[in-house]
Amino acid sequence: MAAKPTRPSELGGLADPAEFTAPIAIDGVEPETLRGYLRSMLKIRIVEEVVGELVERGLARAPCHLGIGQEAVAVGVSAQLEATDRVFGGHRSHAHYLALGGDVYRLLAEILGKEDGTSKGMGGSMHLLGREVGFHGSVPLVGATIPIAVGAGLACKMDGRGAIAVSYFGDGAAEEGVFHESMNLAAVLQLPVLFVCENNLYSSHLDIGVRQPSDRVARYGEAHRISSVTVDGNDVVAVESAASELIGAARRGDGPALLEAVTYRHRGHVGPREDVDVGIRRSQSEIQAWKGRDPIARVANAMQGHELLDEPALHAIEANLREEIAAACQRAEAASYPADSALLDRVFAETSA
Ligand SMILES: Cc1ncc(C[n+]2csc(CCOP(=O)(O)OP(=O)(O)O)c2C)c(N)n1
Repeated sequence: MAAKPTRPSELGGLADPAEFTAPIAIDGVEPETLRGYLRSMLKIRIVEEVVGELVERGLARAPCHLGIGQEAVAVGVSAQLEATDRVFGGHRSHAHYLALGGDVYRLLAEILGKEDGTSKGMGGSMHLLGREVGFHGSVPLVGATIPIAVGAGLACKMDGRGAIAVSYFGDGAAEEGVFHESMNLAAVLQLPVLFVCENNLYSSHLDIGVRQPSDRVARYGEAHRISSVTVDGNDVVAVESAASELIGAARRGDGPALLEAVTYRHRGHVGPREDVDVGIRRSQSEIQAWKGRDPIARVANAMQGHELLDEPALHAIEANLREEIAAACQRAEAASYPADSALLDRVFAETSA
């Protein structure tokens, strides 16, 4: 087994789980906005815990990549998006769909392969779709939706209505050639595309330090002459404020931008386990240290510090969500599978001439 890399971090404290653990700065943010962030992040967390249980119970048979710990990125970015924007994800996209207002029942039904799922049960966890909320699709091929988002950005520009395209991807996808071609084209054509890299420091089981000469992905945006910002991806307010600036500029016609959000997933690459025993070991102590930078606890602690929330209120929000999500899950478990005869439907799309 290879050793952990010793190269110095160019992300500074953002890559050090012992730093940035204090409650986040919330001065000037409306209490209602903060409650919305907290509720949305908790919803995503609980849904993904439920997905993990469905895998353990043998009911979810599609591979499920959980992003527990990364909730602040999708919630912070989505706070600046409209349903007319066009958002694309990858293999770890439950949060991207839910943060836009995607339906919990339809997500769980999809993961269980049911007819009521977002892709009529044909795709599972990695093929989500929610055009009604602006989510135009996710696929598991790493990097595959990045150029599609650029095409959507071109459509947004030609439409001229101020909509933008968003492409979520991981630090591993930044090693794909298509990422660089996409950034190049978006920069040359000045397309309204926000590239959002969730740099969780791992690709499958490999630490970024052994895969890239620097752990800072924003440098690629700079190379393509794209406005690029690196933020604490476990601080929902910091993510939202960076997204606000970059998205505002893209809507005004200033071209593409890259937002690098440094974060960490508590679970392993795929499935509910923590992966402390594969590849370059993610040690139990590393995982515990990152849990100290939990995006949900940090916003809840900040709100408690400003007397905007107390323990009973927090428990009530959580209990309501658990009840709502458990009911959606029961309904999804009881829902019907698509008919066998539907297997080849939707393989080709009829287009109008
Ligand atoms: C083109 C391609 N190569 C390899 C894989 C196998 N694979 C699936 S996810 C993954 C890691 C991707 O890491 P990253 O982009 O950092 O996203 P993360 O899993 O950390 O969210 C790999 C290598 C794939 N699905 N597609």
